[in-house]
Order: sequence, then structure tokens, then C-alpha cells
Amino acid sequence: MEHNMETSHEISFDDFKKEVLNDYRIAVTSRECSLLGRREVLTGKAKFGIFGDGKEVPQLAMAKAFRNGDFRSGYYRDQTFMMAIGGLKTEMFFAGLYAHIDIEADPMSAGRQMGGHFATHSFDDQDNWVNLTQQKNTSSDISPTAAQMPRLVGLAQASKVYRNVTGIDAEKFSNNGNEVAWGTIGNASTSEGVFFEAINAAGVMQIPMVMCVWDDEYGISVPAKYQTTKENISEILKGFQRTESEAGFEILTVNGWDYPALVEVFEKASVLAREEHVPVLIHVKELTQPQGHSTSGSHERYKTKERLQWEREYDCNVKMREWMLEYGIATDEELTELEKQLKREVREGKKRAWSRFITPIKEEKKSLVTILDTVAANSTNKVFINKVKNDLIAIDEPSRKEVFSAARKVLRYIVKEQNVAGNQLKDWIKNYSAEIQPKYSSLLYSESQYSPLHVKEVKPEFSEESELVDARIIIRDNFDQLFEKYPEVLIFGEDSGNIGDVNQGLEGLQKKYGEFRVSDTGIREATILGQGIGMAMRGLRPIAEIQYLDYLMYALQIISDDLATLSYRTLGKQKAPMIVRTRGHRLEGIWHAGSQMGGIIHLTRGMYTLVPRNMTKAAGFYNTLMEGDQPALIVECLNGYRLKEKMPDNLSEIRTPIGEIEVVKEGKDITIVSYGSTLRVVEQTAQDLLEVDIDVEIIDCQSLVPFDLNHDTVKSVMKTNRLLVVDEDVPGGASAYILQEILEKQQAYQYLDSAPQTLTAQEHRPAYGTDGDYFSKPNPEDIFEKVYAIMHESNPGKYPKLL
Ligand SMILES: Cc1ncc(C[n+]2csc(CCOP(=O)(O)OP(=O)(O)O)c2C)c(N)n1
Ligand SMILES: [Mg+2]
Repeated sequence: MEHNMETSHEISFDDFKKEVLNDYRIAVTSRECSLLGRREVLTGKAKFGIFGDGKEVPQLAMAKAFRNGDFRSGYYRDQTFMMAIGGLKTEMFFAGLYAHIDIEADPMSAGRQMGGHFATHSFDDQDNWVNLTQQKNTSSDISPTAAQMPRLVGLAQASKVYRNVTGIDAEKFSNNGNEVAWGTIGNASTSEGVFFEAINAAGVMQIPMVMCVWDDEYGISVPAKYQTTKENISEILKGFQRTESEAGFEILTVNGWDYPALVEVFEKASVLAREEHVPVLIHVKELTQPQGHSTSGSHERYKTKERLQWEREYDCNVKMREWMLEYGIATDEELTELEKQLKREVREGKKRAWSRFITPIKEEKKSLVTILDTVAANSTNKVFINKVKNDLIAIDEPSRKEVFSAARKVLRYIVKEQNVAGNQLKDWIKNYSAEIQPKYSSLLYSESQYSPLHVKEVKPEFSEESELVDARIIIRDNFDQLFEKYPEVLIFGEDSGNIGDVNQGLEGLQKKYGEFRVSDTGIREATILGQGIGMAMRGLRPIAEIQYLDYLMYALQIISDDLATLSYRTLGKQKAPMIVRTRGHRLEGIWHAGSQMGGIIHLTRGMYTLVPRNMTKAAGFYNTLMEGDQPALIVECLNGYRLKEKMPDNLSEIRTPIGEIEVVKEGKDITIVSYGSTLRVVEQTAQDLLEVDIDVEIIDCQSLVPFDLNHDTVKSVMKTNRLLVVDEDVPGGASAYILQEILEKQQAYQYLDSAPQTLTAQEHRPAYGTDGDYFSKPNPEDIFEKVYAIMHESNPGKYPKLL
């Protein structure tokens, strides 16, 4: 139903009735799903349920105003909307609840996310974009409250870009920027900082974003009184209201049970945002929670009798029904009959979903039991094995955990036997693991044909004419060629536009490529990140600049929860191939010299973390990533922009390989692994060490995640038999990760003649000034003495004690 009943004057009363009745069908179906869903959790078939009951009617209105090409960025209450746009059937709803690992059964996340977290597919089975302008899109939901807000800004901004930038192939992504990004959020979640940050950003940017607040006056048990000043979000946001002379928001309010008013308000918002790119806030008030917040509690504990009574009366479905009777849309009998029929349909859908979910697991159990029969018959531990087997048989509807754990336990009983069925059991276990484990662990990173891991290295070439330049020129000229080559590339951040970033790496580029492609933003790292995520999800290639590594912390939650999990949580059906550009490691003072790499790499698995030691390497990483579909963070060396580097003759061709180390100096006595700014200090110290006859091999790991995929580091350790990891993170930070990669994954421990060691910064933040740096970060003397001490221990005769 593309038309809207308020604006299409030609439709007959019969058509109108049909449309309303169809809406009511969806509302009732959705409600029945919620009611039955709760039962499924309480009877143990599902683990947790959070449902959209009490929010049905406004979502019908939103779905009516939602057009092909639009995007939703919302939260866990929106099942009715998903049903109304045709994206969620009853079977899928229950498959999600049961955590069905088949993407066909649960298209939202293949069982990875709890129910209520919705998504549509942006990629086909060959990992190519589908045409997003021909479907209604939902960006994949996440649970952290308000974390949908930063991404929403980017989804809306993409329309602005498509409308204003020429030369981009927009066929699959936009029709002249006519797409609206629709946000939904609960009233209590508007208390989060990122909500206000996103609202302000959208107001500044004037992007087509319609923000809907579903206000049920509670956030779990905590009432509006403790959430929102004046208990009224639209009231306190009034300063954002646009006027005749000033751009801002259009702010609309409407009651959540008033079907015709809702339809009108949502259509108005849609037209305004779509045509004029004015952001709109719709405050939907007087909503209810018929079953309370989720299956983990009951709202009778914290709502008064009066409130509960009011919620029963103002239940939006009840009110819609009353309105339908009043306006002669249907009779009471007709509606009662319809409700009965829908109840039946939902029950049947639920049964089908359960059967589809449980049947394969029962088959798996059966195949194991057959093997266990033979294993038991041939074992002296028959009694114990039969016990495990019978316990499994007794579980009529087992989980995979129960099946697999039974198989693995039995293996222990036959470990010392020549059991004829032993190999059968072992094969079963291996096959089961090979089949099932990926269902839970695949696609954290791109596994597609477009993974940047397929991009081959192209080394920089130099000639007699190659000029020695300030390194920032290399990065600038490289961005210039990227902008030239890819019209869909954009870069934005604090001071990135007019002045061309604080280190002049974008000098002159705004003038050349315009304000939409090279732009300044407000100081708001979380939504800078969100701009990147949202625009990347709509086919653009954003580079989000975080001014300094230290301030990545403000964006880290969004990187960690949203960007880094996107491919994983959608089984690769959504991706945001953006680059986060930042600069860091040592410079000056506590807040400009941090190198919190351990925290970053651990919190952002799903995104690559690249740490080039100079600007040529960095340029090569940008070029590599542009050919791929994988989000990544590039940390440029803050103290490297004014150092001299040779300008490569083949700048636009260079590609730095990802997940590969580089041996920057060969040596025979000890392997030192390092990266970034610290690597230069290691290189300097290596010359001093040569003078005392210590020949170090230096490895630049350059790509922390993924780390040395070819396992080349261990080859160096095989030669030197000694290993030292040097970085400027805290002790036990990234250096511990690197050690684990080398010692455990690459099994380098076997080749060591000395204890493997790390040399890091002090545990505290780096103090200010030259001396602060010297006494906080690893300095040349620290490195010299550390290496020397290792050599002294191995050969005290040759290397007498230094200190
Ligand atoms: C960052 C974060 N903090 C806490 C929670 C736990 N939590 C989940 S829902 C919720 C209440 C949200 O209330 P509201 O935004 O009004 O939405 P409603 O559930 O009422 O529709 C809370 C505190 C969370 N998911 N994320
Ligand atoms: Mg609420």
C-alpha cells in the first residue's frame, strides 16, 4: 500500500475499510505474537522475550509513510512495523525467539540476536548489493539503548549526499536523495547522551531524519519523573523547533492510540523530510506496555493500580477497535471473528516455526544415539555410556548443547579402549563441530570475494627523481587521488574541511571536491562514527576522522557495539565498509599521547586495526581498504606528519597488505616486534645495539587485527630464538595480545632460548613534556637495556652486566 488514506482522495469507502481492516489484522497478529511469545519463554522453549505490545498502532502509521529506499534505525519494540512492511512473518518472529540458526528461518540474524532485533538484507548471496531503492530497509537493531542514534544520522545524511553530489552511481542506493531515515526510540532512552548529540547533529546538518519517540512513560521500572526534565521530551526539545528564519526541527506530538491522527502526522513528517530535508521529531505519547517491559519481570511490581487500569483502557489496539466500530469499518461480530481467526493463525505459525527449529536437532540426536549404541556395546564402560545415552534419549526436545556435550563426554570413556565404533564417534564429533561452530562464529569479518585480504601488495617505487617531502604531503596527495577515483568517497571530522585537518593531510581538498565530500563536523565523536556507519550502509565510502586517538573513546561504544558487530550479527547481510581515520601514539601530554591499543583491539573485534609506521604505509592501507568491504581503523603516527618521506612514483598504485608483517631490519640475535611510532625508536636503538655486537631483527607487525596471517613472525624466532615485543600501550595491553598471537597461535615457544618479554609504557598515562614522554613511554635506553639484559642472561661472558 503505497498510497495514504488521508492524501488519496479518490479511494472509495470500501477501499478505505479494506486498508484499515488490513492494518487491524497486522495489529492483532502482532499482539498475538507478543502474548504467545511470552508463553514460549515462560514454558522454557525460548530464553528471553521482549515484545512490541502496546506500540502497534503508531507503527502501522509509520509503515504507511515509509517508502521503498527508506531506512529504519530503531529498537526492539518495532515488530508491528516490520510486519507492516512485509519484513516479518509469524514464523520468523518465533524462529527469532527460538534462536534458529538458519538465515532462511530467522532472516534477522540467523539466531545470533535475541528476538525483537530486526534487519533486512542489503546483500545477495554473492555479496553484491541488492537494489536498496526497491525495498523497505531496516538497519540491524542492537540492544544498547540509544545506540541506534548515531547510525541514524548517517542513514539520513546519505540522502543529502546523493541529492547534492554528482558523479556517484546511485542506482542501487538513492533516487535523488528522496529517502527518509526513520528513527525509533523509547522515551527513557532519550536520556542517553548520544540521543541529544544526534538530535543536534541532525538539526545542524538538516537531513531527512524522522525521529519517533515511543513514550510509555517508563524505562523498565523507572518512570518519566527520573528520566526526563518536565517528563516531556518534545517540550524540552522546543528550542530545536524551526522558525521562519531559522532552520531546525519540525516537532510534532500525537497520542499513540489515535489511529487517524497518527496516520496524518506520520504522512506530514514523511513529506517534509523527504521533500525539504527537514528533520522531524514525532513524540508519540500515551503508549502502554500490556505485558510489562520483558519476560524478565512483571510491571505489577512498580505500576499503580490506576496506571494499570489506564493502560488497559488506552491500549492502542483497543482504542483502534473502538474507533473502527464508531466509524462503521466493521461490526463487533466481524472483528471478534477476525480476532479468533488471527489467533488461530498465529498459533499455527508458531507450531510450524517450532517444528522447523526442533526437527533437525532431533535428527542430530538420533544419529548420535545410534553411534552411542554401538560405542556402548563395545565398551567396558558400557554402564556409564548408556547412562549418558539414556539421559539424552529422555530429552524429547534437546538443545544442540545437550546433544554435542553428550557426544564429547562419551569420548572420554573410550579413550583407552580399542573401541570399534570409536572412530565413528570421533568423526561424528568433528563433523558436527565443523558444521555447527561456524553457525555461531562466522562472518565477524568479511568473508566475501571483496575482502581486502584478497588485495595484493604493491610496493612503493622510487627513482632518482623521487622527492623527499613532509610526510603529510604523501597522505594528502593520496587522498586527492582517492577522491578523484571514487566519487562515493567522503571524509569528515573536526577541522577536516576548511583547514584540511589539524595536520594538513587534507589541505586544499575541500576547495577541490566540495563541502559535501570534505567536511567539518561538530565536536561529537559518536555521531561522526554514526555518520560513517549509516552512509556506508547506503553504498557510500565514508572516512570518519577522529581528531586524536585519545578521543576515539567517545566513539568506542558505537564502534564496538554497532560497527564491529554489524557483519556478525546479520550474517553478512549488512555491512558498513567505512574507514575510521585517526592519529595517535606519542606526542605531548596525557590527552594527546595515549596509545590505548589493547583496549581498542579487544573491544572492536569485527573491525580491522591498522597501525602504519609512516604515511606511505598509511596511504597504502587506505588504497587497499578502498577495494574491499571491511571496516577498519587506521591510526596514523601523530608525530610523523613533518618527518621526511620519499614520495613514491606510483602513489596511486601502492597497496599495503593487511595481516602481513614486514621485516624492516634483518638480524640474528633477537626478534623485536613493534609498530607505529615506537617502531622508529626501536630502529634507532638497533644501530646502538649493533655497536655492542647485538644484531636485532625488527618486525613491523603494522596490522594488529588481523595479525600476521601467514605466521611469518615465528620464522624469525626460529632464527633468533629470542623475542621481545615493544609498544607504548600499558603493560599487558596490546603487547600481551601480540605475545599470545606469536607464542600460542604460531607456537613460537618451542624455538625460544630466552624468556619471551614485553617492553611497554608505564602503567600510567603519559606525562607532559619531553621528560614526561621519556619517563612514561619506552625510550631508546629502555629498549637498549632490555635487549642487552636478555643477551646478558644468555651469554654473560660476552655481554657483562650493564646495570
Ligand atoms: C546502554 C543500556 N543501558 C541499559 C540497558 C537496559 N535496558 C534495556 S531496555 C531499558 C529501558 C528502555 O526504556 P525505553 O527507552 O523507555 O523503552 P521501552 O522499553 O519503554 O519501550 C533498559 C534500561 C540497555 N539495554 N542499554
Ligand atoms: Mg519507555
